[in-house]
Amino acid sequence: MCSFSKTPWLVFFPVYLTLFGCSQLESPLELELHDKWTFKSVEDSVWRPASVPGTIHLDLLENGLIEDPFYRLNEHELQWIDKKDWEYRTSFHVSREWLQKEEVELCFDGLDTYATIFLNGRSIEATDNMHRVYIIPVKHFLKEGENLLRVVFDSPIRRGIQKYDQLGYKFPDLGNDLAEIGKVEGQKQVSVFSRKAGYHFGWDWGPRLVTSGIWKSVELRSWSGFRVDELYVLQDILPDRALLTAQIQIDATPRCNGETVNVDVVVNENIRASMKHQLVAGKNEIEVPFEILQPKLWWPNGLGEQAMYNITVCVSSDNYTDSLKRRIGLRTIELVQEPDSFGTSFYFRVNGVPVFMKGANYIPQDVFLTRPTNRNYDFLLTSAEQAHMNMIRVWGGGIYENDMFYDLCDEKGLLIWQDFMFACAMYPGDSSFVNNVEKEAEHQVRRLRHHPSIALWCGNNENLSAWENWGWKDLVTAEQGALIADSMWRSYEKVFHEVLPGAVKKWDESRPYWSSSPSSSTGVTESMTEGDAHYWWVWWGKKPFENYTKAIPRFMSEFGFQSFPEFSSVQKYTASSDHDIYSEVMTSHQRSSIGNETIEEYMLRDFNPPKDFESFLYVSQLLQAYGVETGIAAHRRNRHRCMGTLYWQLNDCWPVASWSSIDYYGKWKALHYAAKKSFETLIISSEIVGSTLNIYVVSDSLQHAEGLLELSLMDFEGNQTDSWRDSIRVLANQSNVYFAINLGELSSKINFNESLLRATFKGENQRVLAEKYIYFARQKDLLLPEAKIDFTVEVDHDDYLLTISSDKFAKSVFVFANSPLNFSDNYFDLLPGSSKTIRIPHGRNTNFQNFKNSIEIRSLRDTYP
Ligand code: BMA
Repeated sequence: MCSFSKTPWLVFFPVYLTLFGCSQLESPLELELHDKWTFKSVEDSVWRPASVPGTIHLDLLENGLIEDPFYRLNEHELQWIDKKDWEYRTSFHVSREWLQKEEVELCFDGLDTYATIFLNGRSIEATDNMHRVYIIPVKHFLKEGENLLRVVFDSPIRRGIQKYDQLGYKFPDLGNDLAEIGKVEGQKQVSVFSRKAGYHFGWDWGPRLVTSGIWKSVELRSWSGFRVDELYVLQDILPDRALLTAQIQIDATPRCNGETVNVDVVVNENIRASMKHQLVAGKNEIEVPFEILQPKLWWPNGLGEQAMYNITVCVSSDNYTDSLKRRIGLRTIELVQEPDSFGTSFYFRVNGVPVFMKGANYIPQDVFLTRPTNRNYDFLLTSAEQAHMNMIRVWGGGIYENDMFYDLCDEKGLLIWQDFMFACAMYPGDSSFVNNVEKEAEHQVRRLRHHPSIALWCGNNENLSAWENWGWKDLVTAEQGALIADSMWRSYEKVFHEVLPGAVKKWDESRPYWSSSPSSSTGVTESMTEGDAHYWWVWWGKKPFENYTKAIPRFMSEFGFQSFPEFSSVQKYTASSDHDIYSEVMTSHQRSSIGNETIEEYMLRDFNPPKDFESFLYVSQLLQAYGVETGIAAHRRNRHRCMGTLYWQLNDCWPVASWSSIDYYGKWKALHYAAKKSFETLIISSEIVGSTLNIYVVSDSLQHAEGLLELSLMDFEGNQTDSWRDSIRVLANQSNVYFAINLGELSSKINFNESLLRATFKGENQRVLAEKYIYFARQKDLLLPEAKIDFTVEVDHDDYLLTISSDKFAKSVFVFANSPLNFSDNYFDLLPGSSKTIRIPHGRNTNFQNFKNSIEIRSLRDTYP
C-alpha cells in the first residue's frame, strides 16, 4: 500500500454494503506489480529473474551469481556490486476498464535509491530518497494491453562521488569512516549525500553492503470521482470520554466539483458521526467531531491493556465510494521536563502516570532489508515484550520501519523513540537536500502518527555530540577552514532545528520533538542533569562497569557492551579453522575498532581466562550480561533521578560480535535473559555503600505490594549461615531501600568467596514476587565447587520441560539444545541441591530423542582450564 494503509475493499465492502446498501457504486482499483520482474547490470545483456520487493544482492544470490555475503569473508568479494548500475523490468496488462478511470497512478512505496523509471520507453520519474514514496500519474503513458515498466538504478557510490566533487569538501561521517572494506572513493565521504540507510555503508556492527533495488511494494491504482486520501484522528481524552476529531482529506476530480458526498465515521462497526460535504475539485479537508464514551485507554507493556479502536471513514456520492481505516489507541503522552533538585527532569507521562522506560535500541534486522519476514518481526518484538520492555528506540542510521513493525509495537505496548534517519555525521544543507528531507519528514510523520506506540520524534543520533564533543568542529575548522565549519553548522540548524521540528509541529503537534540524542536541549550537548545521555565511558572509555552506579543521567538512551554470538551461531558463518577470535574471519565479523581487546580486558577484570574458543564466546556473553544488568539496576534504583534505560542494542543485521542481546539468527544471548529479569515490574537490587549492603525493592507497578522480604545467607555447599525476614510494603512506582546489612558483621560469619545472599520478596500465599542472588566477590574470585549437574526432559503440550538439578552451587548454567527457539530461562545460577525447570517450545519437526540427545549443559566452572 502507498503512504497509508487503506481498508482492503473486499474486507470492508460487505460491512459497508449492509450498512449503507451502496452496491452499485464505483470504487478505486488497485493492482500490485510484483510479478515477472527480471534484472541485469546495465552493461550486461542477459535478463535474469528478480524479486520485487527485493534488493540487488539477494537477486544475485538467488541466481547463483554470488556466494552468501555473510559467510566467512565473502562480503569482501562483493564490493563491486555497488559500483555498477542495475536495471529491473516487468510488463503488466492494463484493461480498458482501467484506462476509463479519470486518474491512474503508479505508486512506488520505496526505491533504493537513485532510480529512473521508464514506462513504455518514456522516462516518467527520477528518485533520490529511499525513505520516500513516489506516486506518479501515468494515465497518459499507459496503453491497453501489455505495458513495459523499467527501473534503472545508478550506483549510489558514483552519485555520491558526483555530489562530493560538486561541493568539494568533506563531511565528517562515522559510518563511512568505519567501513574500510571496499571503499574505492578514497577520502570522499559519500553516504551523507544519499537519503539512504546509513548503515549500508558499514557500521561498527555491520558489513559494508551498499544495496540498490525496489525495496518496497509497487502498485498501480486508478479511480474516478474522488478518493479518501487521509484520515487522522485528533484526541482529547477526558476522564469519562474521548473527544475526537476525524481529519479527513478527499481528493476529487473536476467531474465531482460541486457534488455532495456523505461522510460517515465508523468506530469498530458502529457509525458514530455523519455529515454531508460539497466537494470541490482538488483537495478537500473535512473535520468530523465524534466521541467515545468510557474509553478504554492504551497502556504501555506492563501497565495495562493495549486497547485499540478501528476508525473508518466512508465517503459516498451517488456514483462513487471510498473508505479508509486507521487503528488507533487512546492515550496521552507527555515528555516532562521540569526543574527539580537534580536539574531538569526528562521522563514520559502516559495517561497521567510517570512511566519508567525499559528497553533497547533497534537497528534494521538485516542489511538486506527485504529479507526479514513477518515472522521475524513478530519474533523480535515478542522477544522485547517477553523481556518486559516498554520502549524501543528506532535508531537513526537505519530506516523508518515498515507498517508491521509499528502495528506490532502498538499491540505489544512497546513505545517508540523514533529517530529521523540521520546518524553520526554532518549533512549537507543545500536546497535540494533540504527539500528532499522535508518531503521525507512529511511522508514519515503522516504515515506513523496514527500509532499509539510512537512516543517521540528525535532529529538525529549523535550528530550534535560528534560535532561538539568528539572534536569534529575543530577538525573541520583546522582542515577546511572556519567558513566551511560555519556552513556545516548552519546546515545542521536548518535540518534539525527548523525542517524536522517544523514537520512534527505541522503534522503531529501532540508529540514531542527532541533535536538530537543525546542532548540536554536544542543545540546543547548532553548532560547528566538534563536531557538524555549515551554513556560510553564503559566500553569506549574502558571505565569499570561500576561506573554505571555513579554516572546516573536523567534518561539513559544508550549504553552497552559487546559479546560474541553463541557457538552454534558462530558455526553458521565460519569454518572450524576460523575458531579463534583473532582469525581473519572472526575479526572481519567484529567491526568495533577496539572490539576484541576491550572484551578481553574487561573479561580479565571479572572472570578467569576461559580455557578455549567456545568457552570464550560463552564467557563473553556472561560478561556483557553482567555489565549491562549492572547499569539497568543502577538506573532503576535511581528512578527518582533517571526515568529510562535503553541499552545498545537489541538485535543484529548480520552475524557478528556486537552489543546486541539477540544474535542475527534469533538466539537470545545471556544479556536478553538477564534483561528479562532486570526489567520485571518488581525487582530486588542491592548496593554497597561504605560497609553497608542496602537491599532495594524497585517497583514499576501502579499498586503498592505487601509482603515478606526474606534474606538467607548460605555457602556454596548449601549450609545456611544466617537469615532475616521482614514484612514490608513496597510502594507503587518507586525505588526504596527496605533492608540494610552490615558487611563488617557478616565477614566474621562467612567467607565472601564462597557465599551468597538469597533475597526473596513474597506476596500472598508465599508467591515469589521478586528474587535475587547477591554475591560478595567478583566472579573470578568465587570458589566455585565442581557441581554435578543432571537433567530430565518431559513433553508438556507444545513445550519440552527440562528440569536441571545440581548437587552444589553452579554459576551461570547454560543449556544448549538443538532448537531454533528460545527458552523460558537460561544462563541462570543453581543453588546447591536445587533444581529448576525451564520451558522450551518445541517448534515444528522436532524429534524428542534427537532433541534430548542434543542437550548440552555447561556452567562457569567448566570454562576453567
Ligand atoms: C552508539 C550508536 C552507534 C554505534 C554504537 C556502538 O552510540 O549510536 O552509532 O554503533 O554506539 O559504538
